[in-house]
Amino acid sequence: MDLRQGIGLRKLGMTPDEFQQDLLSNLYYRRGTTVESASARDAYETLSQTVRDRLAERRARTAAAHYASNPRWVYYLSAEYLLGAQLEQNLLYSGTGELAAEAVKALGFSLEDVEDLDVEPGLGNGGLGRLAACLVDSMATRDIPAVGYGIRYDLGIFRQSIAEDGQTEHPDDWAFQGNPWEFPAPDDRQTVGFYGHTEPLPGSPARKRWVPGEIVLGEPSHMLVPGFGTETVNIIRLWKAHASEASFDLTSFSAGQYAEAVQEAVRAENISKVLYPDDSTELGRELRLKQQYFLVSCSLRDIIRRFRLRNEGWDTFADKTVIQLNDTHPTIAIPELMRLLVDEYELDWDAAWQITRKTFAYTCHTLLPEALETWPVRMFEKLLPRHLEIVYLINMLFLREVEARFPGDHDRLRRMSIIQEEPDRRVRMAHLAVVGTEAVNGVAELHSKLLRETVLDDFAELWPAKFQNVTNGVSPRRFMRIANPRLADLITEGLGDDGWIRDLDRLAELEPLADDASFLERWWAIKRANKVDLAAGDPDSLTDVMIKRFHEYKRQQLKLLHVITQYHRIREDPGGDWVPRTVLFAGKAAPAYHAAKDIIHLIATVGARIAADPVVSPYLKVVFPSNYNVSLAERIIPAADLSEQISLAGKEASGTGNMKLALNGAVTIGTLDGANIEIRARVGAENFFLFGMDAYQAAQTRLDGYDPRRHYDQDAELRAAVDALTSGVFGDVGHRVAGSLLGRDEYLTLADYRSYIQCQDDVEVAWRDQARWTRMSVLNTALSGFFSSDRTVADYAARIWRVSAVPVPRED
Ligand code: 26W
Repeated sequence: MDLRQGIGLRKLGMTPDEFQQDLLSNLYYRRGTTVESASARDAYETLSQTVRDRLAERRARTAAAHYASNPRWVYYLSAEYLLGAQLEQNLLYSGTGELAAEAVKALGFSLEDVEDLDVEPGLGNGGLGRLAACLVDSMATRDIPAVGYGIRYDLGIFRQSIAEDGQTEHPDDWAFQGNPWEFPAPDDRQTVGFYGHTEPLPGSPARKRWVPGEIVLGEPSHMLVPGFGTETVNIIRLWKAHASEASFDLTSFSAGQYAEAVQEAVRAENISKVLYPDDSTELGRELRLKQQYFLVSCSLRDIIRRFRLRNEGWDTFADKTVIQLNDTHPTIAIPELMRLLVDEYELDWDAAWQITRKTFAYTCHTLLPEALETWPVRMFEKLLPRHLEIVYLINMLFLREVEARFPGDHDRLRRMSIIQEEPDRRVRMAHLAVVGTEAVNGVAELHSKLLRETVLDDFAELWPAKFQNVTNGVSPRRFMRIANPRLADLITEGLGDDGWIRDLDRLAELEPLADDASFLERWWAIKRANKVDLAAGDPDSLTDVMIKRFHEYKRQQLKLLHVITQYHRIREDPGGDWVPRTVLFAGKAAPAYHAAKDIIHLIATVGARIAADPVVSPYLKVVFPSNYNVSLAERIIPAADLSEQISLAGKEASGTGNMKLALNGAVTIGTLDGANIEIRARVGAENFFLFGMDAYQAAQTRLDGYDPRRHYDQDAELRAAVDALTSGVFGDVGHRVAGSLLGRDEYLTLADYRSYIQCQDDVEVAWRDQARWTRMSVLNTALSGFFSSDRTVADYAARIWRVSAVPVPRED
């Protein structure tokens, strides 16, 4: 058999018999157990293997098609991936859902029992990591040859428990019982250096030899990323740190010093031990920098290895390769590629720089100054001495370019330099990322505009064409079809087929149905059934959800002030005609972010107080399910009536939960921030509850010398809400939160309070008219098709990556 002629594989059977046969053979031969003694875990492992094999067969055909066409590849470099649970997705994408249900039934289990054992790999913090997962899904769905690179953290984002005293963190040993979805690939391991010194090399003065002081191995494993409704199966490749043999100290061991013997090995393996749980705050820890370089070094060598399978020399490298940097976390890839090309492959500097600049593109995900990464020069130099030299050289040549354009403008040079001098010397990763890439994009229209006008204004002036926008999107598979099967079925019925799952603009065809009374009835009934399933509160109440990381800029505290205001109103008029509401918060706070943890604590305390109040509790309930993650989001989103997107305008880069909620028929109450603006433009102003200042008004308010006390003094209801916090019933935490609101109120919460409360009153008016509300809900779904990550990926492919699809032939 000539394997090069095809993949030489028999296509795995898709009849119930064949599927069951394969499941049994996996049970016997791979799991080593029997039908009689099979546990739920045996069923889970065996089913996962059987499903995985079907995708692996498609993977083999994908690899063959990619190899044959030698295409331009997209490499997505991301320190985080929040993939969500794998089994249900893989059942859907391999078309084996029904076969699986039958087969596990024969073993005595239900598919739900088995799915409960599927653990989600929480290899990310929030929006940035989940976006990476949606984009790789859509790249496969669009048949784009792509590999996602990341780190296989042993411990993912902490598990959160919530009690009346707030959040407690627990380690997330997600792969404790194994992970059936990954393929270890030890043959592709890489060697990564750290520390040490550099030595001059004869020949070109640009070249140096780096002699590292520590060597760590990177071992890859990959997970399959199938496309939906297509044959393509791409991969993400995750690196795990492994100590080299030499780091085990046999001499110490022989002397009985066991801890010392493994000390160096433990240090090496710590690199991929734990995900940093910080979202939007920079922590200048050396281990984090080590993680970043570890990811970059392993991935670049793997990319070059793959390039060389089909290509020679370097002339075509940048034509065959585009590397997308997911925020600045992997930006050391720029000096690392320079180092490989100049020091190891002996290209001259200018040729190497041309290749490097053409290869990379950078996506920025924030505007918060504290989230813009910088590294102390001293730490950078100690860990990566050669890379610092290269960064200096890049910077020198770059500043020469700036000087040529703006002669004598020293202030501009100081502002744009990759090296910050005052108050201390630091490497500015965002500047390095802009200088070393061909394209820079923000993640929503407003965000991209503010990047050009504020943080990166000097760069946008120098290179206007480099700056683009690519508005984020979300996977309609995971967040509609899988999360909300009832709604998906109704949509499929309404549209006549399920093609919308790959072509989300087709949701617009639902628009006429927004005036069809019987369709509206069914839509409402589905929302209600989803609320019953979620079991968070009365399914007939307005389910008001705020689900996202806890951060002061996102303003969960504003939502809390609304809850307290509502509490006061009900207390004052217990017989009033109140709209019953269930307010659902979910989300994690960074463990060291005390102000955010205080807000969680306070929400839990206020919630308990309301629950204990017989007058108010029939109308108002606060729930805080713990451990918000992708799986929990999939349960909450389909049940949401109202989507809270209330960040201070100009702070939320995009948001993606806002899109998931709108697509599931939640109506948004929000500010003109991030992608909210684009959601409102599409679903229509009359189907969106807008309040608050816009980004320019917010900036102006700050410039004018913002005084939160003024709002407190002038607004009796606001005063009552803040005073409740300091009344004593909420303890120290109430005082701290009130103190922060009346002190600096960094995110202008009090300035937007009245507008928010009025807007919530409008929400209630709309809610009382069930037909009107349901119509708004349908139109939110119908008009949000733009927010599919398939569209996002098409945008990247056309305007940034300039790649085309490589279809994988079907096996018949
Ligand atoms: C250095 C510490 C650090 C860690 C994470 C800094 C910055 C980050 C991320 C950029 C934070 C993040 O997840 N940003 C979110 O990215 C989403 C996807 O683009 C956007 O939808 C969110 O608005 C943005 O907050």
